[in-house]
Amino acid sequence: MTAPIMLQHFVGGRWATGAGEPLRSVSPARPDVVVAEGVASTVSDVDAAVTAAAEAGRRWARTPMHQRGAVLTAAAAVVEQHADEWGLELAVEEGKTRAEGVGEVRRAAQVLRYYGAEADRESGELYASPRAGEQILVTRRPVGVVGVITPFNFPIAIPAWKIAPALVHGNTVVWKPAGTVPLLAMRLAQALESAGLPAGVLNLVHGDGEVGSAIVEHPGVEAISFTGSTAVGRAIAATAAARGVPVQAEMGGKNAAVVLDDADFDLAVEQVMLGAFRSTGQKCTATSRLILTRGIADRFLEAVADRARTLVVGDPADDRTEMGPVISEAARQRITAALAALDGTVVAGGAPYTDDLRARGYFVAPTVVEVTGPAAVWTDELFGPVLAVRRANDAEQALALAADSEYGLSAAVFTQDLTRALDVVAHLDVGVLHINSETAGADPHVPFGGSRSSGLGPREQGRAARDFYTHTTTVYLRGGRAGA
Ligand code: UN1
Repeated sequence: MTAPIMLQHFVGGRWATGAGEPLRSVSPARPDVVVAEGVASTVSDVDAAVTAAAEAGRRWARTPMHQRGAVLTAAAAVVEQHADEWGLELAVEEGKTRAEGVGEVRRAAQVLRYYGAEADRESGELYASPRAGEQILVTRRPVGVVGVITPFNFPIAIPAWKIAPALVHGNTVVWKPAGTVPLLAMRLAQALESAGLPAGVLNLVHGDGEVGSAIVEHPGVEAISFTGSTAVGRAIAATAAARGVPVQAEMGGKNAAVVLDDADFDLAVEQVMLGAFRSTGQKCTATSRLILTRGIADRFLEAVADRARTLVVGDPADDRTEMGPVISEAARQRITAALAALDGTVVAGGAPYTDDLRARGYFVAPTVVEVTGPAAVWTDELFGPVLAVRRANDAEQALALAADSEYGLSAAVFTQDLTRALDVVAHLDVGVLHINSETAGADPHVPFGGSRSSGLGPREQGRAARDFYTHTTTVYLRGGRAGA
């Protein structure tokens, strides 16, 4: 990529420049490289987008679901075709490695394909009636205009998994991606446009909090799907509740991996490393806490620290790189400040880089910290490559430590003991649980989301997405002749 891409929003089927504040995305590995540049949308652009979405919704809701799905399937093919090119752009704009970027673009295609086939699945329910000659049907209608607000860390996969179910269920969308990743947002909108999505069905606006608030507060927006921080998610939920519209908010995590004495050592090391440092730890599902039982702790901590020290950190476009930068200077400063105030023992990383590329880019070293008691690094989501470790005397104590968090998104437990694993399944309050695999990852056909400070409203993906993006009508259906 050489010259910056011109940033445009997409409203009512037309690409145009906004009239708001200047907006540009830079490469976090090389902040002097401008990726996309232009002008943010304004509150009146949001208004135009909502109007366009409401108008387009009248026809879109009446379009057969199979036809709506066919557009998503066609868009999946476009996304797939561009996987290498857009994957590299993603790596440059967001900072995850090129392999992860390409993987994410393919995942967006997979999500679009999954919802492309939604019309082939059952779309309502049929119940018996206690009355003669009657059946009870539960049918589904679109909610209407949906506001979608997405984070930087999965610039195309998360938008796909919010937008695809919204569209296939007959809704129209006004979407604001994070201001740091507008290029990949444009790519997804272009794919849907070239797949034949009618004008106004998807509207893309750019900007930061003000544009997001304009969507959330707009009286024409009838549901909101958000992924981001717990603080912003709760503020959005409060506004939406006051307006009486449903919210789906996927928020923070402080996810634990528990490695018990009987775990497969190599498998657990590999998975903990992936969970903690892939995407530079910038996933709500990342492993940010590690709990080790006594018999395995010394050896395991040493192995993880060794791997962290030797991880190849650098330019995400370079195929040898295993971990790229964090998203912004503000993120780097926030994480570095937390590390400076640290109340634990640093066993790997922790110090700023001094070489040219990594001092100028937004790099943070993969860091492993051991703590023995209450500590901010144990409780607060840092959203970066920092793993806080605690030791436990036995499995019981280890699992109690795993539960010791205000968050409830994901967890991983490494053990060979099926009885123990089943006990965890029954009692650990998390939305996503991995037995013998890393804490991150999500498939499009199964529910995704967390409890307590991690999530509000219905889960995402699969059948759960249908519940959020539709209203039901319970139909008492009887023949029209007396006694029939
Ligand atoms: C994953 O674990 O692959 O923002 C997906 C996030 C989550 C998605 C995680 N909503 O990181």
